[in-house]
Amino acid sequence: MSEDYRLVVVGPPSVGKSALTIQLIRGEFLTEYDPTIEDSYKHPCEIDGAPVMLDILDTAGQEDYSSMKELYMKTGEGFLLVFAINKRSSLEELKPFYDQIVRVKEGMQSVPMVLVGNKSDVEDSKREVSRDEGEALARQFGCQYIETSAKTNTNVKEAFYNVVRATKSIKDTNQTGIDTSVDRSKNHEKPTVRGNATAPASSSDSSSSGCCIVM
Ligand SMILES: Nc1nc2c(ncn2[C@@H]2O[C@H](COP(=O)(O)OP(=O)(O)OP(=O)(O)O)[C@@H](O)[C@H]2O)c(=O)[nH]1
Ligand SMILES: [Mg+2]
Repeated sequence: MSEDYRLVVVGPPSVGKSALTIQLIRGEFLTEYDPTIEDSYKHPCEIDGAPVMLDILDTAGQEDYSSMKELYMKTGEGFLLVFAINKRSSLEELKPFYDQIVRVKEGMQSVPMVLVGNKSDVEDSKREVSRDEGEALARQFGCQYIETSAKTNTNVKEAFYNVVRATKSIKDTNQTGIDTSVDRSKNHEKPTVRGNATAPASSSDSSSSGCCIVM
């Protein structure tokens, strides 16, 4: 029997949340921009040899729909926090999403998440956020950083699968009571625990595991 994971894709408008989701599910690139209200998808797949069912919620970046945020943050198990590497403001706009997830999940032991820098296909001259800056923010968040392109299908699976790995790692820890973390960062106000370190990484993936914050 497959295990279910409720993943939520969050971030500012137009960073590629829907394009990443559709690329994972249908293997197609969405060229048109059609702002999302909220879409959910079921995606059966196999991760590290185990059958899993991904229940993916593609959320609205537009502020008009921000009232839905609280609910999906409560029900979500793992989060992809997406910005676009060619738009610096999207990195700034992502921080309130992180803050709200932490607030909503207060009292829960851990929240698996991955920071995703999308649109990595854009030419270097158009890049506004360096990989180092992405990694620095991920350290602040206590999670993994991964650069993706929904256009060229680079690291798309890895981004989703690493959130699942992080979620699984936390579930296993909660069940066994054994903390399987491989790293505790000194850079965070809150202790952090990283997810399953056995996750395979693609060539441009700077880290091999998802991770989460522990509160
Ligand atoms: N070059 C490039 N363009 C992308 C990529 N991902 C998405 N886009 C384009 O960026 C635009 C916005 O993509 P969406 O996936 O609709 O953005 P979104 O984050 O879902 O936006 P909201 O639903 O409003 O929150 C579209 O025109 C996409 O074709 C990518 O990896 N590379
Ligand atoms: Mg969308």
